[in-house]
Amino acid sequence: MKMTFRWYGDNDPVTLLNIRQIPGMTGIVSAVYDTPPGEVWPQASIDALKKKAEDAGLAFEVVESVPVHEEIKLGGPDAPRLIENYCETLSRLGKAGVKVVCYNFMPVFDWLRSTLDEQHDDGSNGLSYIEEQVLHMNPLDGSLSLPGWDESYGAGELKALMSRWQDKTQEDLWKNFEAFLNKVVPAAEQAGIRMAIHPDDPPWGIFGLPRIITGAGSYRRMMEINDSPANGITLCTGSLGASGENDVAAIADEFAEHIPFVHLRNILRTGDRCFKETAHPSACGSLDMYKIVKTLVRRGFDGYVRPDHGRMIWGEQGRPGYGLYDRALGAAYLTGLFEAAQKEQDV
Ligand code: DNO
Repeated sequence: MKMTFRWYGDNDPVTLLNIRQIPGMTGIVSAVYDTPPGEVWPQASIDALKKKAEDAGLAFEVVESVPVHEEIKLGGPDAPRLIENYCETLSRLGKAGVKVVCYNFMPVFDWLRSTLDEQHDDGSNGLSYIEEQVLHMNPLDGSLSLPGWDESYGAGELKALMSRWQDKTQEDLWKNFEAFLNKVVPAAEQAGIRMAIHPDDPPWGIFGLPRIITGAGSYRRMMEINDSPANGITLCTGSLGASGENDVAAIADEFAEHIPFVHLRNILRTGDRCFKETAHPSACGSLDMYKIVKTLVRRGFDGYVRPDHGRMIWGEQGRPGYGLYDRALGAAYLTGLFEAAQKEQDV
């Protein structure tokens, strides 16, 4: 297992030195943020990012994310050209030594929460999701803001985009996903990269948009399209675990050969389609983190792991979900779980 930490670049209040000082940390997970989705990432930007990480004593082997342009998800006329661009970016990342590329195939929006700073009894705050509140949210009124998103749209742009999705079904999205995988998986193989799709977060439809990467059934279908190890998944425990229907340890077991990257975080399910993000330890939420880690270790997992969203603690201000302190505590806890699971197995 290689422990990593997400870093949002020079504008991130968390510095590379902060990351380096977390025990057990080996690398960053990052991206080129100043190239618009759909365009090929300049080799110079990729190389500069790698150099910055390495100068700080950290590896740069995981990209999160190379965003998939909406035209690709919509299967629009420009999709083939944009997929070619995507493949070219993969080839350049491969040249720079990147091993894993995380991406998602969620229409229009990335992850969604109803509250970014729900107050907890202990004075910390964190992200939460209440379906009832989401049903009353209007994605077009400009109030949606999720600072972890890699891209955002202007109000007019968003309205036009949403209307193009109106008649699209899950099957349409699968068809376009298949066309994407057919080109991208061979390109990734050539570049020495394993693709790792992030599950839809939350793993159910929002705002009437189709969502297809929601659990074991989605992964089975995806592997039927192409079962190359380069066609992989990001096992995001918090996203999958938001639905009580997903047994995350069982998913880790079934798809072990297709898991190059894991986001390990806990959530507390507070009702049907309602959850709050908690500290990482099992005792704090609904997920048995040790069981998940033990399953990964038993299946010989040697990929990349990162702590995921943390709460805001100790008065920290920053990008919701992506502060330093709680994620660092999470990393230390997870490193301990892996050590225990590995030693238990070696006995
Ligand atoms: C949220 C993240 C996601 C993830 C993308 C991958 O905090 O896990 O935004 O990076 O869905 O493309």
